[in-house]
Amino acid sequence: MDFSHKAIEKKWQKIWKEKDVYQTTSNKDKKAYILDMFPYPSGSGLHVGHVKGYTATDVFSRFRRMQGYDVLHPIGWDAFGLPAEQYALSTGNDPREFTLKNIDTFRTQLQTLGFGYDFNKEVNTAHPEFYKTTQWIFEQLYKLGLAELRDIEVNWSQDLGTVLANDEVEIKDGIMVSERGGYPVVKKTMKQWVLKITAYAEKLLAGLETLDWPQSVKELQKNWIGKSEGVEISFKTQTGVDLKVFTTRADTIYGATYLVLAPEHEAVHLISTSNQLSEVETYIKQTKQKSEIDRKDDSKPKTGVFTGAYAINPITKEAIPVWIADYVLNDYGSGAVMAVPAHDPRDWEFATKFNLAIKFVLAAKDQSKAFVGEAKHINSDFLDGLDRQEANRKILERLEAENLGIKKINYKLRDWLFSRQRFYGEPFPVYYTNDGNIGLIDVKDLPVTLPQTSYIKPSGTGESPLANVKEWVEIEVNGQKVKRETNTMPQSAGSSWYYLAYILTDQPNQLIDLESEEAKARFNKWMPVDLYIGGQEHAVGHLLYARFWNHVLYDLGILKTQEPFQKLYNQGMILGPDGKKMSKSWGNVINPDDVIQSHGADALRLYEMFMGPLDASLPWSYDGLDAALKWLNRVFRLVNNTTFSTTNNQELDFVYHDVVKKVTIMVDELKLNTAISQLMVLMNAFYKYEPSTIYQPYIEGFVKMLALFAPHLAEEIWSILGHETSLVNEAWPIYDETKLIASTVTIAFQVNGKLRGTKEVAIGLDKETLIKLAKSDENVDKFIKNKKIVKEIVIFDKIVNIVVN
Ligand code: ANZ
Repeated sequence: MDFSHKAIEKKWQKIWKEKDVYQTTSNKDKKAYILDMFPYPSGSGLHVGHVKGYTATDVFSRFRRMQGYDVLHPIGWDAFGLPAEQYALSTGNDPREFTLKNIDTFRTQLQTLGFGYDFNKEVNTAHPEFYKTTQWIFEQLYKLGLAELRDIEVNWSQDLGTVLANDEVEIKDGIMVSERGGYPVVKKTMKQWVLKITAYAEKLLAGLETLDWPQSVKELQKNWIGKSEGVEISFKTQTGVDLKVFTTRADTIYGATYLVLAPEHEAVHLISTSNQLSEVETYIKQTKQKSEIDRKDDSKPKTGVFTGAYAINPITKEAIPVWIADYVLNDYGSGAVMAVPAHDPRDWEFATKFNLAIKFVLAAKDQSKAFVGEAKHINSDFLDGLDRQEANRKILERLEAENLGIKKINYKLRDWLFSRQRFYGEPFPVYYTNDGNIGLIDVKDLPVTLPQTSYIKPSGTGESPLANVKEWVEIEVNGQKVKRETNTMPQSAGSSWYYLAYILTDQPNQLIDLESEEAKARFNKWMPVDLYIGGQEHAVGHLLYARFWNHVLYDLGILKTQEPFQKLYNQGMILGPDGKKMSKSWGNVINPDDVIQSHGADALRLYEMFMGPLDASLPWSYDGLDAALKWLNRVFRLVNNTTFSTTNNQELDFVYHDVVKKVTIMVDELKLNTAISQLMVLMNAFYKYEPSTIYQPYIEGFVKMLALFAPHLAEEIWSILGHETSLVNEAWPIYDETKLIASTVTIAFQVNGKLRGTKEVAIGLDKETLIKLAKSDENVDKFIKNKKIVKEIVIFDKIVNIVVN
């Protein structure tokens, strides 16, 4: 008889909920904080891709719980965001109601999958009780000088009335347009909030070394931070304007034949000569149409304009022309470079196009292109004959001695643009006085909640939709009329600290104060996160922002751990049966609800964990899903209507203890597919025996291990075996090393020291028996036949060597 997954799953989900079995305990000496990247509660519900990562953390949480850890395994909602706002815009509904409805759907789905989340700790980033603390953290950042208003070049779409992120903009026919709708986009300078993550660049780099993260993600973060050590050198124009360039190759200064400034560089107008000015102006305008990605793209032809000015190379004293070109970015280094076309491919391309001088200062054999390798210096006066390191040391010494240059470290990392002209995000706890001063809303008046309004369209002026809500914007502080900030925070604000919010809650969205003593004690107990599972797509954005905030909270003395996520694991994707990424447009999306209906949550979970290594991206297979259900039925049949033995006949000792040991190690290392294989091995072993002779504790050990993957069926079997309470908090099975000594060995049969055969035999056979076995081997017999046996050497449990002549 097959088991009824529908009835069993419903029954146990109800019991778990009523008994609150997944409630976080906090009384043991070991803890495990096991975290999922929380979902954005979209209108389309949970995806089988979510199920993979969430099942893996569920398996691991159940494992740690049975091992006697206090386990924190929460879930919540990354609830602010553009889709809800756009839905609201197009339907006239409130994004809040829409989001809450989606959350209910998501929560139900998670429950039907049998996930052991502690729902008491649920949080929602868009809940005022949550974003009260988001605002509080912003206030701390502001007080620390880590948040400031800055004039920023943003992508502005007049037609959409909003600023767009770089990835919402594309280039069509050479101009920037919005990805949605294809409306023209221009660069525009606007006052925006930025968070100075760059101030933490060094700490964020150093912290990476301490983390158990995939090497690929560490590399991505390292490159994103992009530390570059070089020299800032002063070049003076003939009219006396100081132009500072940043270079990592100060040693090539004898080959610097021109300078290039970013078109936006503040000195451009100052130095451009009158007859070059109009060309310069036109070029600057063209640059405004270009995205940063475009400008960094080395496959695009180089463009640029001569300013008419010359600068003096401070070492060679030569006058060299000053150009502007968009391949030099204004916000990196000093926005100006000394061009060394002989040894930099971009400069080479530029110099050949515009007929500028090229001077080799490294001894390159091939002078038909830029030489970027290592070679001795030439044409470089006192640097001649030196290698790169020595030359760099010497030139820096001289530049510093003559006050012409200083050592400089630059980072590719940009400060974090923190303003959005959107309705559905956290309001800033900020106001402006009439004379333009910035004030923070008093902490006791937090949260600053979003107003109830149906008017959430972009204002069209570049201001946030909130600017339309006069009664919300205009307030009084200390008797003075002031105006609130109307931008909102980006979606990544809430996700930068949500993992701390779980620790602060005992009931959904009821957070204790983050700066309270109780909060500190709780953080000390639970932080850092011991295992964080999520997709690789968050490698830089979210994971860098959250690390930044965690470092700041550490510096504020609120946290005792600098780094929030000790171990990170990226689960692979589940592709469609066609091997393509699941997407509505391919029509290859599998809905977990359908699978739960047809095969049950346990089969779905088991299948997803068994399909291959957790970090591999693999296609969905219904055959695999069928096989998972079939195996669960095989398990059920063995135990249903069976009475097992209360005495151990020891027949299964080895395989049982071997499997327990392997599963324990494999789950610990997240090798979940091979752990399941081991459970299958054990099941096959059980099936070799008359069920009534199988030792019941071995069946129970098996059921506990099964519970990680198929918790509903495991509970059902547990109760069939006569237990009255849930197995969620049962102790993990232990293995006995003494049972793991193999009972057989493989003996090598040799003739004159050459291997002629092998045989698996019982351990501890005596000399005579071993020799007899060797001689009865057909192949051995061939080599000793009609020969005189001189000697018979036996190494017990290993080798029998027969010497003949
Ligand atoms: C002279 C030179 C000679 C350079 C040479 C390279 C090779 P990192 O920091 O590793 O990316 N550079 C500096 N500021 C720039 C800017 N704002 N936009 C575009 N390019 C810029 O590399 C620093 C090098 O990139 C600097 O060293 C500079 O070119 C260029 F054989 O200076 B170099």
